[in-house]
Amino acid sequence: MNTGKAGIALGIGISATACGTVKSTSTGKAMNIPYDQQPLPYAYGALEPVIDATTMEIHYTKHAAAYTKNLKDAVQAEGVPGNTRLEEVLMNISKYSAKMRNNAGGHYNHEYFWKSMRARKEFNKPSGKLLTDIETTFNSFDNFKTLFTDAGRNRFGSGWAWLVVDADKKLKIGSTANQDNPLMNVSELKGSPLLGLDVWEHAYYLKYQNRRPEYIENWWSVVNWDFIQQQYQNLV
Ligand code: MN3
Repeated sequence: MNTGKAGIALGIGISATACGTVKSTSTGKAMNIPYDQQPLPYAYGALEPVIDATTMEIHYTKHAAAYTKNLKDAVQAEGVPGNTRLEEVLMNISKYSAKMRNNAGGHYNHEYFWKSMRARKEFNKPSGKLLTDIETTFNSFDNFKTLFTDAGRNRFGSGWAWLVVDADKKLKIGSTANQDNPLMNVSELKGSPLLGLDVWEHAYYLKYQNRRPEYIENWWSVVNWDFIQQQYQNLV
């Protein structure tokens, strides 16, 4: 359940804005993710051999689908007005239940994750302004990969590694626990998600077992840099 205060604020709708609901600001251009699970943009086996078809199918139809269903239940139970963007829910997540936090994050993170990947490409890297800015910020693309990989392998337990655009439009690397998302007001890492990597065991265990670093190393070849670059243009 929710705290009493948050429940009241939500119940009186418009006043919620007046008493401190965070509206779209620096993170307002974050990708608009619908509440419904969208079709996977490729076949379950499209990312083989990096991510096997069985892992992909279970991940999409079981894990991710459950986050979507539980998010919808929470939205209904906690009276979120129908026109509220998911990003706004995330930015105000401290006003909602743990169920909302876990499932709004879980749904958003996975919907974004599916779009962030495509069939394997050798020598896969971004180009243009994104590449230049990554090189300026992190010294080199290889060093960026090392730092991002470390964020993923050092995340204890379940969570996500992120490249975000922060409020100053700077690129930043970090990680979040569980299904937290950098748009959340409770997140230590804050910014608009640009690249996110699922490092929960369910994302890789069938093929890689305990070898999370190998999963991350192979994952670089399926990053959809065209999609990421498009998001970057929207954010800066
Ligand atoms: Mn997952």
